[in-house]
Amino acid sequence: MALLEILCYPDPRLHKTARPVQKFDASLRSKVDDMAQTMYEAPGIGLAATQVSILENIIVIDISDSRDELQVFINPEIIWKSQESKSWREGCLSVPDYFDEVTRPERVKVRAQNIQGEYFELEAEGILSVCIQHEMDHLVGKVFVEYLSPLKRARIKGKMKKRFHT
Ligand code: K1U
Ligand code: ZN
Repeated sequence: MALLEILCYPDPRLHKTARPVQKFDASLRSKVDDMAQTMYEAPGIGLAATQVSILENIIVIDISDSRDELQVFINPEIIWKSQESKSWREGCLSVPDYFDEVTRPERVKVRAQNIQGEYFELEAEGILSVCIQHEMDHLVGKVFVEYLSPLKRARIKGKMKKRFHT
């Protein structure tokens, strides 16, 4: 297993779109293992492949307190969203030390494949729903700060550039 470099906003590579996973082989298992290790080490409750420069539709999530309930979503699709929305204070490993409120559908139903390529469906609410939506945004090149006002976004961009790109 290996620790991967997490890209930091506003790195342009965070805005690339991931492509579908087609082969469910040892190379995929190795990527998932590395992503899980990177998420646990960070520490985070989720990680999307684009954050670690892997342009494939892979997400890992662990929202458990015990940190031993890894959930892997390959090629995830949201097949249903609730009408009701909810605001959560979100964080992002690609925007370290910044948290802000984002409003999203309260519940979602996701269809995805597991590491063996088998399809499954899951209805999520609470932090799992938020995390799935946040990670799926990463897979299409969207970072949560894009939900904030242009002024907030500009401030965050300035601070991050100073911290990581000077
Ligand atoms: O995608 C990411 O950058 C991971 C992100 C996921 C997330 C957190 C909160 C709301 C929405 C999405 C994080 O894990 S940020 C770190 C974090 O929230 C956390 C870390 C350790 C323990 C508990 C939370
Ligand atoms: Zn994130």
